[in-house]
Amino acid sequence: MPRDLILGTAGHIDHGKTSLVKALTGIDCDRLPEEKRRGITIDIGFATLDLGEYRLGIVDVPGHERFIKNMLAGATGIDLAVLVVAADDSVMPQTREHLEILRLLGLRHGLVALTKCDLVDETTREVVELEIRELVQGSFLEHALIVRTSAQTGEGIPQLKAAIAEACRKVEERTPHPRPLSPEGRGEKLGAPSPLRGEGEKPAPSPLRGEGWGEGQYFRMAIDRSFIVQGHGTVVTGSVTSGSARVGDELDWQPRGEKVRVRSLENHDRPVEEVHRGQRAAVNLAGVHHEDVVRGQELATPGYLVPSRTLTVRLHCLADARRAIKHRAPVRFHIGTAEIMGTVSLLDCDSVEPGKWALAQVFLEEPATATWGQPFVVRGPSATQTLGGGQVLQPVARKVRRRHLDMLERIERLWSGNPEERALTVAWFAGFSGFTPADLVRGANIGPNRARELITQLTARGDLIEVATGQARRLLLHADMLRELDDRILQILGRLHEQFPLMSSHDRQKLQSQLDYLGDDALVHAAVDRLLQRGRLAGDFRRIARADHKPKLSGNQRKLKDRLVAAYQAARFQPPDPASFAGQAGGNAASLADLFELCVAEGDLVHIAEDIYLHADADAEMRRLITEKLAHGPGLTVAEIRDLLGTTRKFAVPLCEYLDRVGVTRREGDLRLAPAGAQESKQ
Ligand SMILES: Nc1nc2c(ncn2[C@@H]2O[C@H](COP(=O)(O)OP(=O)(O)O)[C@@H](O)[C@H]2O)c(=O)[nH]1
Ligand SMILES: [Mg+2]
Repeated sequence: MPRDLILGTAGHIDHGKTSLVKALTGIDCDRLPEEKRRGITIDIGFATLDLGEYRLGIVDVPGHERFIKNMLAGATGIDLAVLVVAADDSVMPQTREHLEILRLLGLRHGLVALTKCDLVDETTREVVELEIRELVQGSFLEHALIVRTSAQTGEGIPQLKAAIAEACRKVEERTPHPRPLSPEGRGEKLGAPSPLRGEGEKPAPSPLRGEGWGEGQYFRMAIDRSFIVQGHGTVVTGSVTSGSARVGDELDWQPRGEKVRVRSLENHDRPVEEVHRGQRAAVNLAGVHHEDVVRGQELATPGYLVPSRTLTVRLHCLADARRAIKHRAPVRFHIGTAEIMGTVSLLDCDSVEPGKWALAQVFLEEPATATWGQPFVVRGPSATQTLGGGQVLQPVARKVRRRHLDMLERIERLWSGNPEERALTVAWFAGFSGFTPADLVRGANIGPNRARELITQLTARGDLIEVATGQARRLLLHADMLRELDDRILQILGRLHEQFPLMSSHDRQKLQSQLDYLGDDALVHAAVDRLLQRGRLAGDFRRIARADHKPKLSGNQRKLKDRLVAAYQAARFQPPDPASFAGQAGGNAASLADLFELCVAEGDLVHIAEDIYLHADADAEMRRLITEKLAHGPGLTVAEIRDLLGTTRKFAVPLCEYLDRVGVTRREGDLRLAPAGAQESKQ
């Protein structure tokens, strides 16, 4: 089986890229009428090259500086590049710019074609070769072959094919799991750069690396074209950067978030059942209007990509950029095949000087879909210059406060070579909302199977916690979240206990309302239940207290409470007015209210209505009396209940309403009846 790879051209306009592709493949990539008329490449074109061992999809890009955005769309997802330099023109502005872009995109393999050799003599060839060597110094093309060619005479074309095959051999087979980005290999210490750790200490950028991103089994293809095929409908094309898709598969169409079905597939103009990484693919989509599909959108395994307008990134400023990238700079953000306007927020400095990098967030006008480590390029808002680029650290981010040291340290951990550390950091950032295995795949670049394994391991170790938040609903959280929630619950209860020293416990609802918490209520319940189980809280499903809390009653208060309870017991259904105890409470109305609440909490009194309490015995007696009466007779009027209890009209109405509320009675017109469907009381 030949291996599939994607090769892209690069280089200044008119240097012979399109002619070279034609000499290699026989295919003319300039397919647009305007391209034919003007004799220049405007948009990306495609060809295929069979080298026996390798089957190459070729993306031919435009060299004109005005069409860099098209070049970027074409260069995304390529495995190797041929940098084209015309022997009669040598290194020109877009030779440099394209090379920089390929570096920013993390490309690692390729070669150089010295074209139009038929136009120059040997000395010129040698001079231009020297200039090329100087240009590629320190880049992935530093040791690449320079092949002398001519599309005119056919010189060097067989040698170029051989050189391409050689470069293909060097393209490492991408493993399902990314190679760890070891801290040593990083080439720089990702410490919080200046001004946090001293001016001038900002490390030099490493050889930019975008490799390893988007690997794994999930299918992903950034759309670079869409058109209608008569009788088939909408067809989209792109370079498959990970996974595979089959005819009949359902895919996410992002950032629209809609599901689409693969009706048929083509690779190299042939119908196929499956397309995979390294292939150019044409996907015929069912039920999609062709006008709704635009370059920049993506097709992916359902649930993998999540669109976001905010991304956290490592942002590098090009070494030979004319100026620094400033905080709040407007940019054109190029990711995948998308180009989106946005603003840069530098998290740890005010500007990134040429050749330096910083942690940043990008705020976009339209949502983008990205994955951890994915390379991107930023250009000036007027699209006349490439400013820099970098790698995505958080494809779906929340806004981070600038210069927040703790946050910066967390974000740095996302660049760790240790997948476990990245996974835990993703979990931490997910906060109380929790995360899914797909979040680890996207946000930590961990393969789907490994993500599940890792979750099991980390849960067993107690670093992650799984909480049941309802029937069949489980939430995965970083253990810190639950610890924090526990602390906050205990803290709030502590505060309540301090505020109401007489109260033995508090309503769970009250706790919930004081908890400055924006998550699932079920999570708080689960946390409270766990704290109850562990004995750190005392209470039940309704009221809770800290296990170490003792209501603080003074001797006098204790005596008052006893007197008060005794008075209510004696008064039965004609309870006293709470205010009548005010004198004995030393005129402290607040503490009297607390005392009543304490009596209710401890089960001595029952709260009937504003300022009306019954002794618990009277309450039980009342329920028994009414239930019995209703079981053996017709409905009762308020007056009859009043007489039955031997009370006055003042209490009879609130008592009846209380009985309705607790379900001992049910009101129908002027009558109180036994509750529907039950002769026995619910309470
Ligand atoms: N003499 C000569 N002319 C060439 C060669 N390759 C391309 N050209 C010419 O250079 C011009 C630009 O070529 P093209 O392939 O469109 O360049 P691109 O803009 O890099 O794609 C065209 O007029 C070609 O005919 C070559 O090897 N020798
Ligand atoms: Mg061209």
